[in-house]
Amino acid sequence: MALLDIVLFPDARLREPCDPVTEVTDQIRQQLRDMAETMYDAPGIGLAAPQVGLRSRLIVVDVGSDDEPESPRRLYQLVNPEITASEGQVDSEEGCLSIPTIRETVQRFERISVAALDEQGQPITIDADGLLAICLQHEIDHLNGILFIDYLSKLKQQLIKSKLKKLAQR
Ligand code: K1U
Ligand code: ZN
Repeated sequence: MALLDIVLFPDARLREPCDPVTEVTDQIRQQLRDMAETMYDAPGIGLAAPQVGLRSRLIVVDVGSDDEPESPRRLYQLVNPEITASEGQVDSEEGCLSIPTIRETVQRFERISVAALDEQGQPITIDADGLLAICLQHEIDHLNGILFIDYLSKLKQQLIKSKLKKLAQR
């Protein structure tokens, strides 16, 4: 297992659309395990391949919470995830491991269905709502080079860029 370096905004690798995986090999399974380890270490509730410099359509998600012992931890390691259905709209306050210190509210679908392959290469369908639905949308966006701040006004995006620039100069 290995901890991977997290790519930070405005790195151009976060803007590259990722390539579909043609076969779920041992190498892909290792990449998924390393991504999960990196997500738990951060800590985060999701992570997408471009955030660790990989160009394949891979995400990991675990929205289980230590604060809520009732909530079971479930790690999803997904290959080629796609939203196949969506319903409703919700406001979602989000952060991103690639854009530290920034939290903003964006609009997301309330409920989604996602089709993907699991780490064994088996087809899986996830019907999600709540935080799982939001996190899946955030991670699938990463695979298409989309960041949550893209949904904000141009003015807000400018303010975020200058805040991050100042932080980087410190
Ligand atoms: O993809 C990422 O950058 C990970 C990101 C996912 C996400 C967060 C919030 C809404 C949608 C998607 C994070 O995990 S940021 C860290 C975070 O939210 C968190 C960390 C520890 C405990 C609980 C939440
Ligand atoms: Zn993110």
